[in-house]
Amino acid sequence: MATWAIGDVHGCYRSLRRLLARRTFASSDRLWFVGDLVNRGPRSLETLRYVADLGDRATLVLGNHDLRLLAVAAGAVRLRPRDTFGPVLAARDRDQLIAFLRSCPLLVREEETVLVHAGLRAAWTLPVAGRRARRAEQALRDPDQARPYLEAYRARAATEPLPAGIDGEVLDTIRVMSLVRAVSRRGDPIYDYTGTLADRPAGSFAWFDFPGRRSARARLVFGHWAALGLLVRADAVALDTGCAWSGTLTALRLEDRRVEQTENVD
Ligand SMILES: [Mn+2]
Repeated sequence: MATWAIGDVHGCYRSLRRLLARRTFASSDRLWFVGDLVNRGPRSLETLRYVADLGDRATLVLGNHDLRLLAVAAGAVRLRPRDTFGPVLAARDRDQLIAFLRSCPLLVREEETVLVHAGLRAAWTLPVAGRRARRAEQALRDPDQARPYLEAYRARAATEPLPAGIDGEVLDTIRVMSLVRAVSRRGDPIYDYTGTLADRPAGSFAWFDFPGRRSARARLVFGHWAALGLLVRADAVALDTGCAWSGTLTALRLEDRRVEQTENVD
């Protein structure tokens, strides 16, 4: 039994099925999804149903677009024209799919491998990141408790004052784990930066390159940064290869770093 980490699917259901149909994938292999299963691409409903039906075979950490779906489903924010997950909200099994998503973690750790959608603050050791994730997951699992976080967590609101009834540490955990790419000289996320590694603001770092990062001895597996593309290092594995933007969908076998990719066929 092997474990494959799979990059951001973004509703590209046909691409996902085409990738997984390859002979390299055994039916007993575990599938670790880096998050952002939904939105942007055309088949969020099929993708979400498929992964939910995989049961124990699949592990999914929540990405910012999965959180956005939870936020819209909770009535915390409104559906925007660019959101393509409308069919999930209208589906007969909507409640089960939303409950499945709500039950997903923000971070998974197995020995020295960590799965997270975007990244970690440099100051967080693995035990600290794990404790923070568990607290944030608890808040997200309870619909009433989750609502203010789902309203407030958006990247664009990161400089606004903290709304009432919100634990700043939980909000910070949700934001960093689902949104970080570049960080400032001081290590603070620059949430609106979506460009390439080379073009990042002067003096900033990729979160995984911040000097003295305390999780650097582990292998961090993540997605979220399509402009970064595929990156395979001992301490950082980036898997978002922009499937929903006519790029490719990437899977990497954790045991031997074998890479499988497919073109977007959605
Ligand atoms: Mn993302």
